[in-house]
Amino acid sequence: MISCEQFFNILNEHNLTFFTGIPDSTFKDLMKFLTDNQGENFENIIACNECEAIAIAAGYYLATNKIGVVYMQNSGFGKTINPLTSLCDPEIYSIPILLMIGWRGEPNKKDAPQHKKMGKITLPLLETLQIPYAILEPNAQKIEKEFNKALQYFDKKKGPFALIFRRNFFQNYEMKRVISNKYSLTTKEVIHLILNSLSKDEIIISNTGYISRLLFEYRESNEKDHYKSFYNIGSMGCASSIGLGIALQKPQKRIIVFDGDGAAIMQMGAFSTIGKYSPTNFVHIIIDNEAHESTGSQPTNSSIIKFEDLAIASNYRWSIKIETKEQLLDSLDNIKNRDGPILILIKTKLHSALNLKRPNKLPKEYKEEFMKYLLDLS
Ligand SMILES: Cc1ncc(C[n+]2csc(CCOP(=O)(O)OP(=O)(O)O)c2C)c(N)n1
Repeated sequence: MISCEQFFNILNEHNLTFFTGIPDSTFKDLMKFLTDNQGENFENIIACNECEAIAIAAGYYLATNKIGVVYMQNSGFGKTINPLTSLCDPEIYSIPILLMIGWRGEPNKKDAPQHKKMGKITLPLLETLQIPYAILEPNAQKIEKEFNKALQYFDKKKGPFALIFRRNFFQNYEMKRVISNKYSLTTKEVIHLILNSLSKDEIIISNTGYISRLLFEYRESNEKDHYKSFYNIGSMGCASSIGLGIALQKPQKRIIVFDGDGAAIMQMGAFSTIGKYSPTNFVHIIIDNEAHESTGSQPTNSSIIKFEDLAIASNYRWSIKIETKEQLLDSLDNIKNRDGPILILIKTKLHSALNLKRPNKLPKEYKEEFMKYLLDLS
């Protein structure tokens, strides 16, 4: 392993001082280091999705003739294919960018099932895209060598170059400042309060990361009625669209989406489709801790967004912002007789829930049970 500071210094020495991306737990400690040292001769923009991050780094290059660094999980690498091929590629605008890709689902290593496919195809995909890459080892001299290769490539070809990071690359970094917000409800409490006050009959689509894991734990320790949930453990940002697709086909059933703020921001355009098609049975709940808590609590843009206004502007029928348990219970009572689309924005505190269980069957098995339940509904 290498210290975040040592790695950062290598970047700095090569004049790589502009960072943008979406967090991955592979970069959790590096992100903590960047947050602690923000303002010290470098910039770090946490983007709304990886596609945007590539475009921001391209804009940075156009304005400065300097190379931007874009960090991402390999799941998000999938989102970058369009700007990499149609914007940055040496055959198109030829824009050099240093990609830092966290390699989840590396073949023959234990990881969550949603990473399996992308883990297998990450390197072949880079090869197909004709993006040169190096799998980095956490050793300063070797890193230096790979950096030099990347810089030579930037000089010669002016296109993207990728560095691949295995898990446990960076040493643990203890933050000097504590990341927190002013809210008091926890995500776990919110999920329990909602499930305890519903009719037990609603279908729930849940966001990737801790939200699905907390919902899974709730169901596992109560009725074990997992078939009423679609645990969207991959495809970050897609829970509300999966919910829309179901809600339009099953108008007699209430569909509830448990979204995260990072995920809702990642696919913010979904608000407009939900508003346009306006299913009355659709309830969108955003559990908003103003952070990507599942990957180490890096801030999202949500502290400056009024999701409750965004929903109304997108043609939702009703929305409310919640900060306390009493407000939440009132609103759950209130929505019983209201038509959707409804947005409930619940502000929660950062409360890293450690050692959460994960859905323990194959995704396909949960899907089969979920579909059977949906298809059997009258
Ligand atoms: C496309 C994509 N990019 C990045 C990730 C890595 N990732 C997994 S969970 C997560 C954070 C989700 O944040 P939020 O939706 O706010 O939920 P929270 O973790 O705070 O519950 C991220 C960035 C991912 N799974 N997919």
